[in-house]
Amino acid sequence: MDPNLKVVTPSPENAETPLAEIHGWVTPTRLFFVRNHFDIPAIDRTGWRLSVEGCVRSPLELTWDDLNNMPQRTLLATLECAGNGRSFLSQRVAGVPWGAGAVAHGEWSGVPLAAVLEQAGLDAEAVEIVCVGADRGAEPDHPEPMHFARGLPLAKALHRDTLLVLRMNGEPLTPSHGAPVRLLVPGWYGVASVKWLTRLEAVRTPFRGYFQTVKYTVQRGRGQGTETVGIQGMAVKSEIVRPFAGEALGVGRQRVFGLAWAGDEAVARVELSTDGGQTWNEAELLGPFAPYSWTMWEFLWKVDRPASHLLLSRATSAGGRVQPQQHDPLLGGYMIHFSRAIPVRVESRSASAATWGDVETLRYDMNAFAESNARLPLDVDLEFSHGAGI
Ligand SMILES: Nc1nc2c(c(=O)[nH]1)N[C@H]1C(S)=C(S)[C@@H](COP(=O)(O)O)O[C@H]1N2
Ligand SMILES: [Mo]
Repeated sequence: MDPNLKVVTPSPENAETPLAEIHGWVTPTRLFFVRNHFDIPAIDRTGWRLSVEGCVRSPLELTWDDLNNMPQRTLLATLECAGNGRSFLSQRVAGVPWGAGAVAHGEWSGVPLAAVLEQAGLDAEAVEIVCVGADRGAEPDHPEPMHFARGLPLAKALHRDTLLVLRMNGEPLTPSHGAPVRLLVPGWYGVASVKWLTRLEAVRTPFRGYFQTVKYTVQRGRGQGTETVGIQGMAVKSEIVRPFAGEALGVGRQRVFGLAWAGDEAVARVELSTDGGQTWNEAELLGPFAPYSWTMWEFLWKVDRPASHLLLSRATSAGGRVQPQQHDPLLGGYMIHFSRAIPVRVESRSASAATWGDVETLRYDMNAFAESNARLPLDVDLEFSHGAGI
């Protein structure tokens, strides 16, 4: 496993993005969190085939070269595990005890799933595409070994941004991230983005797989009771990256830096509270912001005397969804997106002069990033709150 990642469970490999080391908009692959339910399957790219079957007119067997020779599409998207932040819940819940770092932002290139489905010719009765990974194993409550598999509803499967990914951050996929080919369902929690794809099956009835009916489900109010539903789109969320919880700061000018994301929407606004949520201040969005992508933000904070503070951030999406202040118990151990308090202590020593300097450095980096990526045939609309833009 990459030594830059924060290991949560060594086997199977589950490891977090070290958020404190995030300095740019796109997460380098070596810092990109890894979420595996089973051991990483050994796959030789030349022998690998993707079968497309089920209710289609012409079943297909595609090689990596077949996919590589089709028109490629590139987009940027944040991937977050639905269990991200689970260790911060006060209620005890089962599952991998993630801190804040089961999230990262990548550049993804590949073939729209729709293009392959069109080639196979979907029957009119198809309602879902079951996407099957090569990895396999048992779970405590499912002792019978099974493949990792998920049914993707047709509307999302046919969306032009749902990709069979061959490259991540401009390089062929690594084994940890699903080589040779994975799915990317941008805007949805990571579980939908099946790695190590081997089979796509068009089906007439919704798939009732373990990873969408037993795990990765939440409760939703219905009449007097509740119903169990599979997790799909990502909630609106923000994270304070610096300072970190428990950090001692000096009086003077401090910079609070963070990230925010909102599924298939762009982030419109981030607010910051330094008094545990009683009052809120507008944070500044930095660099590009776009649908599917996280946004970097900062708040320049003047602290005039020693005291303890609770920092909270609150994001609002372009469509007006607001990050909640409490975890909804109906969500159980998933979709943990409430504003989490970051306690910091301000001491009488003065803040180091470097703190404001960082701001300019970051802006410079964002502009350099935009320029260096102007070569990309990006299919998303980027907007810039600073700099020249693409
Ligand atoms: N085949 C397969 N695909 C998978 C998984 C898996 O265990 N097996 N984990 C899923 C989950 S829960 C997440 S959050 C993402 C994580 O993608 P990453 O490891 O590239 O960050 O992959 C998804 N795809
Ligand atoms: Mo996940």
